[in-house]
Amino acid sequence: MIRTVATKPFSDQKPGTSGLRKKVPVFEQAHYSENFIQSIFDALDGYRGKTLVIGGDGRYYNREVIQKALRIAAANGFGKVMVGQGGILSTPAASNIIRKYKAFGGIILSASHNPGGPHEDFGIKYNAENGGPAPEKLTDAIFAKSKAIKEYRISDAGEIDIDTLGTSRIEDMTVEVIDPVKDYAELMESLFDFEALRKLFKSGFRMAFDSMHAVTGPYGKEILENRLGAPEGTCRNFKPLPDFGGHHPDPNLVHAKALYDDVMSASGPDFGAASDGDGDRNMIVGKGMFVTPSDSLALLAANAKLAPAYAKGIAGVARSMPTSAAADRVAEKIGVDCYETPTGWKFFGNLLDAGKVTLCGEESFGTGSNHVREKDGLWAVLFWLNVIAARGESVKDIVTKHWATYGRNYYSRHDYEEVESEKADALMRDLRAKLPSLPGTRVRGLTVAKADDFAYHDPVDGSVSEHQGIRVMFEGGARVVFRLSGTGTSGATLRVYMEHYEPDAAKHCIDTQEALADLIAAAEDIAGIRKHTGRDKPSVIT
Ligand code: VG1
Ligand code: CO
Repeated sequence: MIRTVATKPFSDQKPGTSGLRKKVPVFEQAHYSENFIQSIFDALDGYRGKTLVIGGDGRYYNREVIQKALRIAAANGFGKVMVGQGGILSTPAASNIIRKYKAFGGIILSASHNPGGPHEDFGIKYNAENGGPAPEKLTDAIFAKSKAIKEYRISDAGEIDIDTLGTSRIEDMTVEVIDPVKDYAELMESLFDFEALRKLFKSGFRMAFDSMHAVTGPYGKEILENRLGAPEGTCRNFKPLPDFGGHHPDPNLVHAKALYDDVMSASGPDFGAASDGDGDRNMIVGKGMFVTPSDSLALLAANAKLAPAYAKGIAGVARSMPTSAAADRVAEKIGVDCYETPTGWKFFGNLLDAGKVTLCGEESFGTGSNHVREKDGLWAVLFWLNVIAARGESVKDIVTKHWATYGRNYYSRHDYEEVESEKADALMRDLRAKLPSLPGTRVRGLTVAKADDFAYHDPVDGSVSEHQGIRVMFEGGARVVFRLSGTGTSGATLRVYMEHYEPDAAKHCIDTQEALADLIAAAEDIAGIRKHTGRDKPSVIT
């Protein structure tokens, strides 16, 4: 039976960079999750009888919210829900299912790289029929509905079995439990040269793939070990756990340090890769060479033709504004357009749908292409393997040669986490007020050429997104970017991004933090980070 439940709005259901993310106890409040899911449906039109995809990264509270979402979807008139077995779907796999089966949209449950557990993070995100995160217009509409909601509709059906493949019913809606891995593995097989990858592993090439006890475990096992013949043991931490083993499922030099150290050791594997909570991020490490995500995008663009899916060339490249301009140089050389978008994958959707770009990337360990409408961790790893197999060279050689051809964009991000919100807001406010007076001033031997608050004009639908980060550009091409994170769940996180271009190959072996020392000091001088936040160093450096 369908019940209509009276409820009151919560004022804090504004989706951030990637959906609504809060601590688990916030989602556990009576009606909280139900309100948000009903608000999503209230902001949509024309879904009656259509298909919805539901899946998540397996974190704590995933199963509970899936049960609620199924019952609310049935009560709102969806014809069918496709749900990943055990409630599991990686973010890129969910995007693929939406596209492949022409679903109306999907609900992805994840807080990505944030920790999981009873007192950690949870998240709910809506993806549209193109398989991509809801654009700002839709997230604004969802937020507006959440502030006015008076009731939600829910079926009183009992617990639904989401662990057995096959179909069942709730009210008039079909529930189909699907294999979360199969369609995704087939998609990867259609993009890359699996035969060459099998040969690579057969030849003794050693790799470690760290799933960080998050969602890519089963995907990595099936693709790398079962289909590509990589030896057992290639996949590490492959069992998804609701609390990710107590760690941050964030593939970077801080949280995936053990993998990094292993690849760098003499007896360690030739190649290392890791993915995040929901499987859309990737970290790439070769022996003696960590590949920054910004460089990775540029390198994949430069080598795209080596992968069967991109053999005819790419239409264009897009990167988020804080991502380094390494990809811009490749785009220029191969004669394709390069777009600069605000942070967050939702801004790439229009460019991909319009066929303006093929590859996209963010400095935050995110890379993807037009094969889905999300960034895709394992896809990036397979792309790298394809490039390595085709070139027959090590990661280190491939990267060094790339820098010699295009120059090197030294790049780093400094995060100041859990700063008091008022303090972080004051820092940004002061910085904004200072913008007009910055050009022409000298800081640490650098002259400010331009300073602005980044606004994006979407070339496809004409929409404008303002206040997407403060950019300070120096003469000679170096820059510093300041913005506040839109994915955190406690206090504010200040992100400071530094970039400096070095064309001279003789200067490419300098340590990154050393190469950026003047810019790091300039960022402090300009923004007064210490004075505002009371912090004398960042909490995470990537
Ligand atoms: C961060 C990253 C951004 C990424 C977003 C979602 O956002 O900087 O590049 O798209 O996380 O990634 P923010 O607003 O905290 O800087 V994920 O893997 O959480 O879906
Ligand atoms: Co993620």
